[in-house]
Amino acid sequence: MRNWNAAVLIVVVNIMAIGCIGRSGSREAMEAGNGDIVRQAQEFIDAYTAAYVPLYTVNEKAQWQLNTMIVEGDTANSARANRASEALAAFTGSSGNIEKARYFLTQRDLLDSIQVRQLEVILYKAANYPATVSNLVKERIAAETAQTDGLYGFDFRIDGEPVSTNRIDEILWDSADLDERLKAWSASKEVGVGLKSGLANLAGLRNGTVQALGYEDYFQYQVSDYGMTAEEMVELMRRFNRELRPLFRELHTWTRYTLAEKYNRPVPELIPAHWLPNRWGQDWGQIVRVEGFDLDSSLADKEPEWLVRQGEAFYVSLGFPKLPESFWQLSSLYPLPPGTPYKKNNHASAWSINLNDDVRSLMSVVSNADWWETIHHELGHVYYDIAYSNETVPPLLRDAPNSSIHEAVAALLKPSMKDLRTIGLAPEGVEVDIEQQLLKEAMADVVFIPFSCGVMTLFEHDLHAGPLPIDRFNARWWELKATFQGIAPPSPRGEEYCDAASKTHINTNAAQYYKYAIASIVAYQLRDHIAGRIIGQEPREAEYYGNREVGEFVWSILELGATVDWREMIREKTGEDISARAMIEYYEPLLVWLREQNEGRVHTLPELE
Ligand code: X8Z
Ligand code: ZN
Repeated sequence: MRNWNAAVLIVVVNIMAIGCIGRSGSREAMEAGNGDIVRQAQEFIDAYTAAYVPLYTVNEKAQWQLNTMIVEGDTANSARANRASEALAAFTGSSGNIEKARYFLTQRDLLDSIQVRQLEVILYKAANYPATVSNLVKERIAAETAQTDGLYGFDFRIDGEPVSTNRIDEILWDSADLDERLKAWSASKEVGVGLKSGLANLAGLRNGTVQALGYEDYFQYQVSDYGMTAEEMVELMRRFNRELRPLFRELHTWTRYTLAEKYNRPVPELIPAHWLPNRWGQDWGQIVRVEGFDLDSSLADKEPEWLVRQGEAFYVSLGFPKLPESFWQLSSLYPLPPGTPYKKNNHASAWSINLNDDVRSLMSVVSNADWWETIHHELGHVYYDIAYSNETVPPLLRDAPNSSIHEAVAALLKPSMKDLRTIGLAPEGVEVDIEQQLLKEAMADVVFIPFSCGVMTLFEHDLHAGPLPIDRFNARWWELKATFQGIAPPSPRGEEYCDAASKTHINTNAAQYYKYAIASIVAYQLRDHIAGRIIGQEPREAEYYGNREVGEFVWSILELGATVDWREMIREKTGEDISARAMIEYYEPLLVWLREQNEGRVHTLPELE
């Protein structure tokens, strides 16, 4: 309440917010004779915004510090992050804000849609950390900070020697020695052991805080941002899994036989996790080497900064602006030099620090194809942040319509095979085997579906909406891995482990991994539209580099921020509802090829109910 009153004073000088009062939507509502309620709602929104933006910014800066400088034994960063989160939560979750947002939403028919959206955002944020359960909120914030510290401060070791996650990944991509692979994979899972009890505690706290405002559990709370029930989301994920299962089955079979030959072992029914080139088996792309083209070796002699600059150049070639100088100064883009007395978060992310011009990325770029992909992903997020930070989008709507659309934009564009020739990263005149190229792409994107739609979504569903007892965490994780991905642990993994907790998102981005599945599906729809309707090429052979029309189309999505409904936006921009059609069609030639390759082989991927 105190915060809200203070905010009313600040609003008078808040130019950004005043700019929003004059929106045509509000004018329409005023002209329709709804002047008083429209004005009052706007005053509340402006006051809220004026208080919210600085609190949000202080918290982002504290979280940035927490994630980029993890000093063993130091509590100052954690304490600062906790204080900032508590201050933000005390404001967003305050009863005054909840009551007012609820009150104005009872009058929603009299307000304009931009006001309604902002009020919904206010109420949604309130439910995450409601002040009515302030002790629970405080406990949850401390537990979240501790989990971040535990995850990113962890000392990964192989044979007792410290090892970076970049190095673990390299072993899993390249090594043909199963003992070495097993050591690397096992090392990557050790982090889960110490995170297990914190994760169980956090799931309870997350549920407790959102239950205070009437949500059943944290999973339902997260899904509600999509205008869906938890059951509808689980059903959507089941549908995507079912639709892509025939293709994934062929990929699974092809992989079992190919890896068995590579490692000179009998063909397994389920693929041992340490055989795969990814810590979670979510991306198998590195198994496929495309003859005549190897992006890893084209990038190997470049400086990491060259890769990031080239990422920027790709987006600039589409007509996007250059990244602000502050991006280069304030981001944390590369691994810490050896001997640095602190650690940093090793998972890539993009940050909108002040909902305006302070945009940053946290990465640990080394010169390889995996980071090349991630750079384009993170810069997609960063450009989204830049595009919606314009005067027609009020600060509370400077976001995507929901998190899956942010991820869809991040996943949308990177230089295609033809573009790589244009920028000199693929040799001119060498014919690349299109089947191999398609196979490599499917091993990343199609293989990702059972992981995201199945394993991650259902584990997080059970963890929050379960109940999933702590002594079943690992058993459930591996049940899901077997059923959906057809993967088995190298040897039985007891409940002393918590392999799910080795995945960043389960700890720090909880109960929303389905966003990546939806993002991937939507990205195929958008690329299908771009290829067919804008550049007039086959989606599999599209050239994006330098195409301003493509840039304009994408920017027209980005600049809207969260002022639109996500489903309507997809329909309007692609001409169809959310659908796996484009992804399935893209891989049709590959399915034919795989069926030929797999003739006479036994399929062992479990059936889905
Ligand atoms: O976490 C990420 C991005 C940041 S939003 C690097 N991704 C998911 C993951 O790594 O599990 C991108 C695709 C899936
Ligand atoms: Zn992302």
